[in-house]
Amino acid sequence: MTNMPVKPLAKSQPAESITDLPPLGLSPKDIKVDYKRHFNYTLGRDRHCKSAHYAYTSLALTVRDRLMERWKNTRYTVDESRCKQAYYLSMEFLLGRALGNAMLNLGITDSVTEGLYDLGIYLEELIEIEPDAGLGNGGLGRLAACFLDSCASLQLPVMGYGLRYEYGMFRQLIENGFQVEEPDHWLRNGNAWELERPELTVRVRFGGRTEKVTTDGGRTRVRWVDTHDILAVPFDMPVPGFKNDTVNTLRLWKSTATDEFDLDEFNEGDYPEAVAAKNKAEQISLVLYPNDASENGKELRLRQQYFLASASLQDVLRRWVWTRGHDFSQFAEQNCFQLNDTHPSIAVAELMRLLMDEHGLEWDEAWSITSRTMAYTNHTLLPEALEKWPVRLFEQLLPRILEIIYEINARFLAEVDQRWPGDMDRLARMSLIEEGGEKQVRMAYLAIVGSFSVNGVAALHSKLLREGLFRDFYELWPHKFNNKTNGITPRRWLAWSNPGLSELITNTIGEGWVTDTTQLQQLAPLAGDSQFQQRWQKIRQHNKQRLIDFVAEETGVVLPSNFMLDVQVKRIHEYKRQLLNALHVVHLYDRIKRGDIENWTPRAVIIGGKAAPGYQMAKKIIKLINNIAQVVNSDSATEGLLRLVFLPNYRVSAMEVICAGTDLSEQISTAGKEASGTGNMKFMMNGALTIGTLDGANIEILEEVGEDHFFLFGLTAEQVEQTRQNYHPESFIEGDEDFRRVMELLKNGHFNRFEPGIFDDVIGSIESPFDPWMTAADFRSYIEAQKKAAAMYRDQPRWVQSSILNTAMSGRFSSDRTIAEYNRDIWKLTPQG
Ligand code: 26Q
Repeated sequence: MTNMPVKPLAKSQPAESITDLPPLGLSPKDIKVDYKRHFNYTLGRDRHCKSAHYAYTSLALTVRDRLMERWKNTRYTVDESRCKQAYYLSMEFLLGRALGNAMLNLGITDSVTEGLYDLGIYLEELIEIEPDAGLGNGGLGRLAACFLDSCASLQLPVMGYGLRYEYGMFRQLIENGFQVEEPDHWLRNGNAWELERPELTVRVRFGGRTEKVTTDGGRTRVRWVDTHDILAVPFDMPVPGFKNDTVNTLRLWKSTATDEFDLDEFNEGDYPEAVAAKNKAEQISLVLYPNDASENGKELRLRQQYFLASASLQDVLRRWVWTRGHDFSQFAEQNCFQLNDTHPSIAVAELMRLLMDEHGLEWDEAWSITSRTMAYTNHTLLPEALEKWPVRLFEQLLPRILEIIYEINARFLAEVDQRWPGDMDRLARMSLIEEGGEKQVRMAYLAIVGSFSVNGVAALHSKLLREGLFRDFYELWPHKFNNKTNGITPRRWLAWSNPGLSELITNTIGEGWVTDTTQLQQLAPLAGDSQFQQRWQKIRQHNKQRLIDFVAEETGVVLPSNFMLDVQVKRIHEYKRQLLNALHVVHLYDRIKRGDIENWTPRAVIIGGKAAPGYQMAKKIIKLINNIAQVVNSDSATEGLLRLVFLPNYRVSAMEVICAGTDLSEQISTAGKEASGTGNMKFMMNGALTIGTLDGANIEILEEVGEDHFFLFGLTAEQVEQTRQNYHPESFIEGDEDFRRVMELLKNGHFNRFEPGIFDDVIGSIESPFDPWMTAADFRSYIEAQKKAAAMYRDQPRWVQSSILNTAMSGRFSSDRTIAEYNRDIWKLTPQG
């Protein structure tokens, strides 16, 4: 069917198996020998080659070799056991760097360090050569990466499916305070971590039309014809578990043109058209979409989504037929697809199509399989962020899929009508098709109807989904709804990013915490121990210096080492309220200028994050932060007291340095808007204290660590909705002298002397009675919480005690716990030891 590029070899009976090899050694000497072999033979370099790139690649290949044998063995184990498998379908996998993680999980970091040292090479230098795999926007993409790590570490048979974007998340530069985007061509220098599998290419169809045909047996079938097909070529990435010899697979699809596609056009004598067609095919996996409302409804995005869903489902079904034949009666018992938000939710309709049109099943059987196989995770509470696609686009691009969605909807609405006879409002509310104006397909509803499980990502988020966004569906199917509070992998986010603290922890309570983070609780009794506090503080101070050096390299701003490091890093979005943070900095600046500096805690406020290229307000907020930084940092009055820096190009590898060196973690979203947050967990695990609202997973963090070790402020989600009814920001401003002065500085152009008016819209948003994020309402309580943080910081033993307790109580936020819950409640897989 597809053009398999691999022709089998004609072979006689072999005397010996080609795959029978002794395992590769892990000693420094073994590593050194292989490193040299790759440098000299695989890469063909000589002693004149001083390029760090080749040194990095030699090491990457050396480490990869050691994954390879474990990777194959994991595959054999799963194939042979015929166990149930799960598939994590996601448009994003924000992996970051692979080398350090692979070494850590193989347990060879020391061996490699030693082997390279003999060759006069520093491991830390090579680590820095690797570009981040930035195949994601933020939390949702990084969560997928943490989940893969936990699945492998728990030896669960889970495969990731995604897209192999040629261009990942854009690189952010700051020019004159403005964000400038640069393309991220991360594959330019090759990618040692991927394995192309052309023999597993599949065909994905677009366009065309459908026709009804009657088969010999007299049954009606639908054929999807005159399609324009595109090939999906898989590239596999190894996902090593922590010291357990398991290596799972992340399969990323690259789009390419079919040969006959070229040929059709070519035969008509139009060579340039043929090449252009090839281009269009290759566009599909070209670039990651930024998380941006202005990108909604773009045809290419829908093509990407269908391409991922179709290629991945075909891949799974092909393996099923290879190993089990055409009997699908056990398919739902043996397979589960976890949908990472609605982005891959078209898989519901695509699985129906494949089962019916390609494998001959009837509707009822196909539906029974599909709706027992799909599970959907929601990641947002913002109604405007719920995905919808114009029906018109479906008609053009995926006519067969639209027919199936209509049929799903008809049967679903009949069920709703059974339960609530004659309730027309409810039917209109719940329909998969939104009427009125341009007809649209509601993807979240398709995902809910087609899934046996629907989950939110923190307790509050799941509750608000049940009560708000998905209320009607909860009433109909309460049993589908559940919560899975997010988590982060302690391997990357403590063991790797914070070797100093990791060593202290391991020396104190043993190594078990790396795979069982509840053991971190054993640190709690030491929180008040002054000797332990001193050791803790010394390591944290060292980590702070690493962060200070990093900030100096990236921005040129040198922060004094006695400053409190107060950090907010995350995507720039109004609901996350970087603006509130900026208001606090202006307030501190104002205090300094007024001479109100008694008992001052010197602090550096570090803000980092990318704004979606089309999100004008977010970009304006970046500019404002940079302008405030310029004024604050160049005023001699702030010397030794206050600094503000905007840290450009926030990314996974930056967070590895940032989370270890941060004192105060800013988690200040408007309550009820941040589904979970995961950066909050990384900071906590590394011993930062949180200043935050009762939002997302902050609530659960507060529950674990207790009010004495968390700076809580702001309205609750409920109060936010109450206050919204009649919200008057000017009363908060006018009634608060500090706030009034801050607004005055902003309005009189203190931070935009030569750029008149540029911040008018930002300032206007704070003063608007319709400000959805209600920044003004939380100003005072935020300032008070910051004061408490500053006061506690001056009492270092007290602060360090809280720091230790934060790490000690962070165990719940391991993605191992999250994945164990997904497995217990949804996937029900057997670990493959
Ligand atoms: C939408 C339309 C067109 C193109 C792209 C998109 C798009 C892309 C990415 C929409 C959303 C995203 C990503 C969302 C995201 O990262 N959400 C975060 O998920 C985390 C993991 O669950 C949560 O912790 C965060 O609270 C949530 O904001």
